[in-house]
Amino acid sequence: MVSVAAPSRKKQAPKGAGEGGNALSRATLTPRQQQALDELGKDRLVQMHRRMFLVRSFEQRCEQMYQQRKIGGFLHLYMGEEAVGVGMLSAIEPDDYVTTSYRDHGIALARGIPPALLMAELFGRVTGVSRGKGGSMHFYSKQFNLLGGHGIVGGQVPVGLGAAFTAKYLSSGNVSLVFLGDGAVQQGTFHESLNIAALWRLPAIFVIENNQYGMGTAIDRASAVDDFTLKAPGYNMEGVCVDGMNLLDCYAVIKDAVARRRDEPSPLLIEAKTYRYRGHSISDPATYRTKDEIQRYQKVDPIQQMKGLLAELGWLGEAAAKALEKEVRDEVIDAVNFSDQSDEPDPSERTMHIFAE
Ligand SMILES: Cc1ncc(C[n+]2csc(CCOP(=O)(O)OP(=O)(O)O)c2C)c(N)n1
Ligand SMILES: [Mg+2]
Repeated sequence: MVSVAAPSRKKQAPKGAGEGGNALSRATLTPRQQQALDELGKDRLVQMHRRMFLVRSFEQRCEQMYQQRKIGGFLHLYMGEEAVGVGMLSAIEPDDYVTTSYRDHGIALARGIPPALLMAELFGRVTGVSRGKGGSMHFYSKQFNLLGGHGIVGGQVPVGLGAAFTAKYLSSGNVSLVFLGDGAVQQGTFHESLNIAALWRLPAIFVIENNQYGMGTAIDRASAVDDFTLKAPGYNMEGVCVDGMNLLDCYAVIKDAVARRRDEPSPLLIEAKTYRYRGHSISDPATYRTKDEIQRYQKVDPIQQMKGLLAELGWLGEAAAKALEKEVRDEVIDAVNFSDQSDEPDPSERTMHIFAE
């Protein structure tokens, strides 16, 4: 008889993953972080920092625009999770595929989609990235290989799997990055997709953005395990956990993984431990968690950590950081003005763009 022991319920988060983690500093960089730093260099790293700040500023402005009723419907904010999207998407190529959930603002911006096209989408304007018909949850761009923006929890996972199949079928060397929440791990689509990805050795990289909650439910009330990498061996797949508050770690984990998979495709499961600062959506005051908990994560805020490291390295001084922040805020204001001046889609478009030709 062979038996497999159940893992203990409480698993330690990796050092630095939010709770009690170390802030980035030159003296304590791990060899992997140092390697990422050397590889990226000053200009790229400042650009990545800028992009994280763009996500934050864009969403702060979204909150304001929602209050002014310029944005309606659902609005799920990504604030706090910026290092995951920006770190990981900085390590892939424009022709690789990206799929995500309704919490898609940060992923779309990290992919390089101009903020004006995204704000216009939120405003329901025809100039938006989905012609004003998708809204916050359904950003989609063929040009940027962003296959949504999906409102059904776990619905994006088989779509990303299909993209990985395409890459393998065409021998294109591309990979498919599939982002999903901790809540989506419990969905059947996740398990079916992991099985097929492993069985057919597809270049799918599944990234669980574990922000600790699915709507108002904490993961320990919804999941039998705390460590989602445990799901990987059940599908004969490699699994790795990464500090999702740390830009360098998020970049490094994808960079290594993708390089190995371009010639020899195989799937990978990544769990990024992260945190969302706001409630599930704009209408959720998030009273199910304490101020203390939020403050613990804010101490390892991804943007503040990177700002501190860049200052320490002499790569972004105080004045340059201020100028960068102003430039980004202005870019977001331009996006609002562009959206304000754009038209709504013509009613005749109602039934268009539903099926691909
Ligand atoms: C199939 C399905 N069931 C339920 C819902 C309602 N719902 C929307 S978001 C959500 C929580 C998902 O949490 P998670 O996957 O952790 O993503 P997060 O919002 O934290 O990014 C639920 C249950 C849905 N949209 N689709
Ligand atoms: Mg979640």
